[in-house]
Amino acid sequence: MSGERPSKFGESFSEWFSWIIREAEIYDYGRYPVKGMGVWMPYGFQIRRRVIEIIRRLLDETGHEEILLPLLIPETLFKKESEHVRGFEAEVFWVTRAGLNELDVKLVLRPTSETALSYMESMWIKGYRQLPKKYYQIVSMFRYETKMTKPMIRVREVTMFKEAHTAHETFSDAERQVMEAVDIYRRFFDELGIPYLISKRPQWDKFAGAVYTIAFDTLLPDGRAMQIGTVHHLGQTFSSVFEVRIQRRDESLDFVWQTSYGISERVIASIIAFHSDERGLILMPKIAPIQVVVVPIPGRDEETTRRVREFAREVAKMVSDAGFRVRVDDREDMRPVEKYFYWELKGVPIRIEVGPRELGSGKVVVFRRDKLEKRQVELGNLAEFLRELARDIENTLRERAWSWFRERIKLATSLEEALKLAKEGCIVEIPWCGDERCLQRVVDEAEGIDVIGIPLPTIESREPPKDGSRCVVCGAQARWWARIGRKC
Ligand code: A5A
Ligand code: ZN
Repeated sequence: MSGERPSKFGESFSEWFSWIIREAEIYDYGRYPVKGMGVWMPYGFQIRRRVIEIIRRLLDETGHEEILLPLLIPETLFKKESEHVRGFEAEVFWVTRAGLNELDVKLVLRPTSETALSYMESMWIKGYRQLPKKYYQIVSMFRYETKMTKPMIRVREVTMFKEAHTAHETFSDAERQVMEAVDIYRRFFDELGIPYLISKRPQWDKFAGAVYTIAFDTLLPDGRAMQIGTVHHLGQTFSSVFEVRIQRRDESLDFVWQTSYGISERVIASIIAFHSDERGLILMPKIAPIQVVVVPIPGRDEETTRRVREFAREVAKMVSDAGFRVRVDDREDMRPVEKYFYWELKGVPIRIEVGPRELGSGKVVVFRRDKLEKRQVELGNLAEFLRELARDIENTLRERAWSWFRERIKLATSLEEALKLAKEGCIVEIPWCGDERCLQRVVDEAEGIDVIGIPLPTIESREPPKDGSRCVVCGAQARWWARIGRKC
C-alpha cells in the first residue's frame, strides 16, 4: 500500500479520488489504452450492480419497462433533428468502416437514444390508449468529451447510463412525468445518502432538443458542483420529426409528448466522495459487497488459534443466517491490524473481532466503520444488534453527507459576496430579476463561475426575495432566486 494519501478536500480531490478507486480495487482508470475509458474491477462491479438494482426497482415499481436498443445509430436517424445534432455533433464517435468496406451510411455510437427510440416508437405507438409509455435501458453510451476526462465523472464510455424515455398524450401529462422522474431520482439519491439540489437549468444549458431541463447537482469535496441526474421535457421535438403520431381521444391526430431522464456512474463517484474518511471508503450496508468481515485474532499457542478460527467460522455462520453478506478473513500471513486497515479502506461497514478472550465468553467485539466505535455484543443478541446497526450506519452516513452539503449552500445579497463564496466552493443563491441575460453576464464576467440554475417552486416551497431586494447583477427588483457555483 502506498504510504502517502492525498486529502480528499480542496484541490487534491482528483488525486485522492484516483488513489481510492485504485487502492480499494473499484475502478482501474488511466491505464487502459483508450482515453476516458475505465475498467470496473470485481469489487467495484459488485457495488455498481447493487446501485443499479436500486434504480431498476424504483423504475419497475413505477411502471417503466426495460428495453435494449442497438448501440449503433445510422447517421440518417441521428441527423434528423437539427437542434439535437448541433448539441452532440462534436461529441460523437463514428463507425465509418466495417471489414474491408467504407460504409454507405455512417453509424454513430449512441451518445443517448432519443432518435433511435423515437424512430421505433413511430411504428409502435398509434393511439392514446397505449399512453403513457415508459421505457428505460441501462447501457453503455459514448461521448467524445472534450473537457478534461476524469474517472467515472467525465468518461468517454459511460457504462452505467440509465436512460428513461416516455411518451404522453399532452404537454401536461409529460410535465407530470417530469415530476414523477424527479421524485424517483429523489428517492434514489436519498436511499444512497447522496445530497443534492434540484434546479431548472438556464435555457442555454438545457439538453439538446429539450423544452427545459431539470438537474440534480451535488457538491464534490473540492467545492465543485456535479450534475448527477437530469430530467428533460422534450415537448414534440423528436416525436414530430420521427412522426410518432397518435390518434387522440377526440379522434384528432397529434404527435406524442416526450420526456427523458438519465443518470450514470457519477452516482458511484458521489457515493465514494461523500461516504469516506481518511481511512478510506465507508459503504452503506445495502450496497456493500461484504457487509460484515470477521477477523480472528490468533492466540499464544496453536491450539488456541485453532479454536479461535473455529469460533470465527461459527460467528460468521450466525451472521450469514441473519441475512448478511459475510466474509471470514483467515489469511495467515497478515496481522489482525493489517486486516483492519485493509477492510477499513474497502469500506466494509461492520467488523467482528474474535480472539482468545472471546472464546467461551458468549460475546464478540463489533466495530462500526462509520464512527470507528467498538462494542461488546452478546452472541444471543448479535443478529438483532447487527440489523439495528446497519440501519444506523445508513442514517449516520446520510446525515453526515447532508450536513456537510447544507453548510455549503449559502445566500448572498451582493454579487461580490456571491462570487467570493462560490470561489470558496459553495453553491450560492442570489436574488435575481428573472432575466437570464443577467445570469449570462455572471458567467461571462466571472472566471470559472457557472450558473447552476433556479430552484423550482413546484419542488421546494420557497419565499421569493423580500420586497425591495435587488437583482445582484442589474439592480432591478428581484423576483426569484438563482444559484451559482463552480462546476466540475
Ligand atoms: N437522454 C438524456 C437522459 C441524457 O442523455 N441526458 S444527459 O445528457 O444530461 O445525461 C444524463 C446524465 O448522465 C447526466 O446528468 C450526467 O449525470 C451523466 N453524464 C453525462 N455525460 C457523462 C460523462 N461523460 N461521464 C459521466 N457521466 C455523464
Ligand atoms: Zn437582473
